[in-house]
Amino acid sequence: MVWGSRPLLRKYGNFIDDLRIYVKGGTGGMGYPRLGGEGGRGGDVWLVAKEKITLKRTKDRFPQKRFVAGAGANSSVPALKGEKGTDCEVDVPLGISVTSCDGKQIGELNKAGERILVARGGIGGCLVTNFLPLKGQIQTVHLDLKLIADVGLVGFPNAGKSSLLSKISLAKPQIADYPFTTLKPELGKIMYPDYKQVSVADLPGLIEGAHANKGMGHKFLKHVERTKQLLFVVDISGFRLSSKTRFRTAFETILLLTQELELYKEELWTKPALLAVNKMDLPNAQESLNELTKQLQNPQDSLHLVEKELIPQNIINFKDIIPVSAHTGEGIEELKTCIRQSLDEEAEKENEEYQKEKLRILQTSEV
Ligand SMILES: Nc1nc2c(ncn2[C@@H]2O[C@H](COP(=O)(O)OP(=O)(O)OP(=O)(O)O)[C@@H](O)[C@H]2O)c(=O)[nH]1
Ligand SMILES: [Mg+2]
Repeated sequence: MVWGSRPLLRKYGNFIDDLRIYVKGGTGGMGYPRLGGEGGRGGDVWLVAKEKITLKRTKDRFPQKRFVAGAGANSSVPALKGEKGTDCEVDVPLGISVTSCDGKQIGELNKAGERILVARGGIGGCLVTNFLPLKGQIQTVHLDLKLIADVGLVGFPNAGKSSLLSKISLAKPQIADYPFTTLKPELGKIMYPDYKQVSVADLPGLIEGAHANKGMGHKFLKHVERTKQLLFVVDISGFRLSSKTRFRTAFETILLLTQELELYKEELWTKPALLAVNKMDLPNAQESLNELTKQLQNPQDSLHLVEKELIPQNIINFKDIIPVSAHTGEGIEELKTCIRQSLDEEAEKENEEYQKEKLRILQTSEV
């Protein structure tokens, strides 16, 4: 299908995944030279990770994006040691990495309750400062949100990523027959009968040249950096963005997706990956699937048939290939099972490695 008039000009949505804020530690309190009294220390500014918070909320509540901690109390006769200024706590969502304005990494906040000190308060006036207070630390910090999910959906626009998410989870993402329906990452949760929950991030579709900022997928690739696994979703009937672009087969879309991941960051394509081949209800889907399976099993036999520019440096070895139809429900249960199995297997592997490492440390410390 060719996509002529695309409502691409819709608003980008109200999702924010980065924010710059100004932080200032409180000034210290005045000392009391005559009595040797020390002023209180200025308050500190902390970033605190909280669940169910968005960067958008932080921005809306503090449009000035300035966070200043309280000043320390002056030393006085009734209180020679001045009290510390009040700390300022900035609530931020989980998955934030914090960098200074010159690009230095300050830290990461991935679990609820984790906190990072971003501006220390100045010390109060005392003997060494000649009883004069010091100013608090001032800086502009950059908050960069990367979603934390177990599985990240990767696919071309219109492959049916959102449709699949709505089938496997309780999420209700927007679904439509034009590309770039999904404009911002969305999280869904798959619930398993044993109450285990798996989070899945639905991302805007990638297109050829995404790494060079084509389309909007690239901006969102950072969100798959922290997912444990990838779920590629391809349309078995292939993809064509517009009458001006080439038609790509399902196999070609997989090559292109791999290439986009490689070009964005090497590590991305090495994540464990599953492949959901969607729209199996379409006519001739079975023949196309047979062909695709052959191509994926022996990619070297098929690569000479595709344009050179499409060939990635590495061919992803999918842990499972699951034919599905978000429309008829075919393969949906199997897909859920495969996602679960794959995550459990990787967790098991990690655990084994952790145990081995622990044993190794024990053995070397005994020597
Ligand atoms: N025939 C058929 N159509 C499907 C199937 N799954 C999704 N579609 C249709 O494909 C179109 C795109 O579906 P979406 O779920 O919005 O696709 P997406 O990958 O999220 O697209 P973007 O958000 O634009 O990247 C919609 O018209 C869906 O109804 C399927 O299994 N079979
Ligand atoms: Mg979508």
